[in-house]
Amino acid sequence: MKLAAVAGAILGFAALLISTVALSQSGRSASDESEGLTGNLAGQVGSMASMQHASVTLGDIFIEPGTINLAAGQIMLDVTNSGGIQHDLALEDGPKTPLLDAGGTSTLDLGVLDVGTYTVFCTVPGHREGGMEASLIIGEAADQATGDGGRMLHSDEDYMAGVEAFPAATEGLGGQPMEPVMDGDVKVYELTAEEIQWEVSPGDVRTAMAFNGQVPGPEIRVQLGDRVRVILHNELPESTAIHYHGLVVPNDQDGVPGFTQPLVLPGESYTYEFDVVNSGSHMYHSHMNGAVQIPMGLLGAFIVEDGTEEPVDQDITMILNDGPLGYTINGKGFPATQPIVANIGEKVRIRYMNEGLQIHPMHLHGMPQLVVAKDGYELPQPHYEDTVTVAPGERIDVLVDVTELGAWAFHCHILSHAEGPNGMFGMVTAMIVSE
Ligand SMILES: [Cu+2]
Repeated sequence: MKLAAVAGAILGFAALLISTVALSQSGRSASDESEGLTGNLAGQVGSMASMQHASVTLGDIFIEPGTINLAAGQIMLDVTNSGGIQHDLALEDGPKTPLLDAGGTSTLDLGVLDVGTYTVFCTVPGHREGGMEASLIIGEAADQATGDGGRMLHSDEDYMAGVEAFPAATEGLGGQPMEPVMDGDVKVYELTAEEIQWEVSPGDVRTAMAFNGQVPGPEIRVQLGDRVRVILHNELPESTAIHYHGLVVPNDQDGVPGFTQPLVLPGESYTYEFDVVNSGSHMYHSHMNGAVQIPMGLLGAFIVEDGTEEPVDQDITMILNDGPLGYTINGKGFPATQPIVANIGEKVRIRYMNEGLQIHPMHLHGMPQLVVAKDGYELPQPHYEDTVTVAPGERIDVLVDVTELGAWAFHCHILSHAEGPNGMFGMVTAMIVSE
């Protein structure tokens, strides 16, 4: 079902997000920050260039937003390093911030820039090549008559175009169920790691690292007590390895080069084999250059069933990620995310898995989420939440009783992971409920 068919139901959501995000996403004019005498002076000097602010977040290894839009004027970038290592931000052939430690902030004054497109990037060796580059687009000055000064105006047209396109078709689908090849009683999975071009959202094709050409990698689903063999083929230009996150395996199968196994060099293969001794929602992912390889896509769900699961009508894996592919749900950003399409009376299990470097509080409108398991372990006392915060590495299982008709927005509630001046992007999807 196209969301446009139930657009009426989502208009309330749109209005809410517009009003909330406009406050946090915009540039500010000098007059917002100055009062009294200073403000009067600024008003008298009509030709003075207005100050245009934008917030820029540096991470490991990305810059958000990837495109910074500001009106012409004196350009000030409020830079925060949210990553775990040092970064800076420089204008090409221009000034740069000091090297910022984790959590560090700086304001980069770029002076008065003419209308045009510029490039900003991190000067730490290798970081620009790893994706720490963003466009700075300076447009015509905003209409001062609006009283907004230089604030970026939200584009209603772009916003509605995104909503109408949802769910948009893109090349490639991640997390597809993988059937094992049986070798006697052993379930054998072959995973090839390689660089691919991945269409995150319509027309937004980025360099990814993938298992078997998918982001996330194929979904492995086995039964408690199974014996599993995973054969990794490394077709990447760098070494890698696979760690079984949450699974209790013998130490020498844990997938950490130097700790438990040799490096798996480019062109090499490596075989893991173990008995599956604990159930629940788990993951497999790279454990080499992890802050790059996992955000770029070397990950997948590893689900172990034990026969005691609550029966559900739909069992949905929702893998969250952030980094060089942007903010994604199952490897796609809105409007290319997949909606959950359900009927009244159904029970839906959602298995959240966070493979990113940031937390993501996932908010489903309309219906509460019963939190039943954390990291594959059943909670002794399930409880309801409407916003389920999933930290890096965590898996959280929830059950939703589908009781309410309509198109219900479903998004990360760190709103800069979900909406910008050009509408919704990234971690936004919907639960679309019919009779
Ligand atoms: Cu988020």
